[in-house]
Amino acid sequence: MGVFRGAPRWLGWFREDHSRHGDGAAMQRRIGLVALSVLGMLALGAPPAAAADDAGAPALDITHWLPYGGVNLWEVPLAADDPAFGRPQLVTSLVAGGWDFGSSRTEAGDFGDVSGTDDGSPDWLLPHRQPDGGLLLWVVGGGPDPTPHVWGELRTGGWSWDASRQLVGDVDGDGLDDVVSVHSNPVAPGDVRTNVWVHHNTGTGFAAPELWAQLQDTARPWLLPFFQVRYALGDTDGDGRADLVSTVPDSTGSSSSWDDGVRHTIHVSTGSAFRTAASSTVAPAGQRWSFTAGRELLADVDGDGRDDLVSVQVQQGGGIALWSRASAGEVFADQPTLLTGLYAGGWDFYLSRQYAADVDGDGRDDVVTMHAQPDGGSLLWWHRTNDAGTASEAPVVIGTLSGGGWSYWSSRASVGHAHAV
Ligand SMILES: [Ca+2]
Ligand SMILES: [Ca+2]
Ligand SMILES: [Ca+2]
Ligand SMILES: [Ca+2]
Repeated sequence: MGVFRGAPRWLGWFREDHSRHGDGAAMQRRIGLVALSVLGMLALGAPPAAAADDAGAPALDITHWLPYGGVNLWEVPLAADDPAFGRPQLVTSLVAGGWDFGSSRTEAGDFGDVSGTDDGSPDWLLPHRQPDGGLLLWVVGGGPDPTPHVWGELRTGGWSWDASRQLVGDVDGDGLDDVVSVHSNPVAPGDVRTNVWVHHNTGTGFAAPELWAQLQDTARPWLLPFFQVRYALGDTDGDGRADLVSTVPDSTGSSSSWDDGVRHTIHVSTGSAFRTAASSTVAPAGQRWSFTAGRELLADVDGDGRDDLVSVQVQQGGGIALWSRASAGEVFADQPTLLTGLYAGGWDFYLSRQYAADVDGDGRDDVVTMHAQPDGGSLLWWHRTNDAGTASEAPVVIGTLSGGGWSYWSSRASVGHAHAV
């Protein structure tokens, strides 16, 4: 089965779609579904041991560039039992006031009752560059009122849009997602330090940032955050607090001085700091692991409540492979498990993005791929994790984002989760 399939048939950025927020019946249905989904999780008896912030019905939150300025926010329900499963719903258009695709980033999250009319659907964090080089943290609540609110002002005190990235997760375990800012701090040529700040969610905004970690690779202090170090948040030890995972190139076992293997390190949330774990996980270059020709996401593939490491790996003969390394709490397993090899049919690392979502609600995270199509749009593919939590089943198409202005290259996405309210 190939990734390129089907004629363009989907709605685009210019369509006014009121099926989600302008229609009372639709809203009712939506709320009912959230409750049903929660019941379904309980009935299956597979909720994680601790309250993980990625429980609930998943949705792919897409930010799409608008040709005349601004962005559209779309939500694609990823819960298989949702009647709108795989079909994009327009949440809001952000046009007036200087919204700009290239000057903003997007993460989905659960920030609480942002608007006062929260229906439990996922919220949005939109860090946006300011003319002075700083940034604002905008939040858009789920539900009928998508008015953006400023929850954090990072315009003074050395904050830089270019030198920082924002991640979303519940790092203090209070049930509300917080924001983590990773900030690059080059103090001298070859001496790049990284400050990790937490913006606690108070329920009505983000508190003044707290410094939770100062990170630097002692052997290679020149490594540049974001370009030579990747960061992700996930609950690797299952205590309900999101942990930070950093990934760097690593030359262990390589004959080349220019390393391109991979090393993953967990920085465990203590509730007030990120503590770097004693050992890391090395994926050796000699076994064809590559920092540049690979990427990773955190997903609880085996359903034990601890987020595992899923790696997407370029295949030399074409295609991609998905691998999993089970989390042992503060370190990932050295030995990876091959989830699936997608060697034929046009699968391409550079034309795709992968997301973690428990599509069927069985307690084991699945992988969803957004894959570019020749028409510029994309298909959404579901790689279901099997019942043993050891492999991905053959991928199936669950959504089509083509025609009508949809562009793979002018969009970005993040997975959020509905919560009962
Ligand atoms: Ca929190
Ligand atoms: Ca944790
Ligand atoms: Ca796990
Ligand atoms: Ca699943």
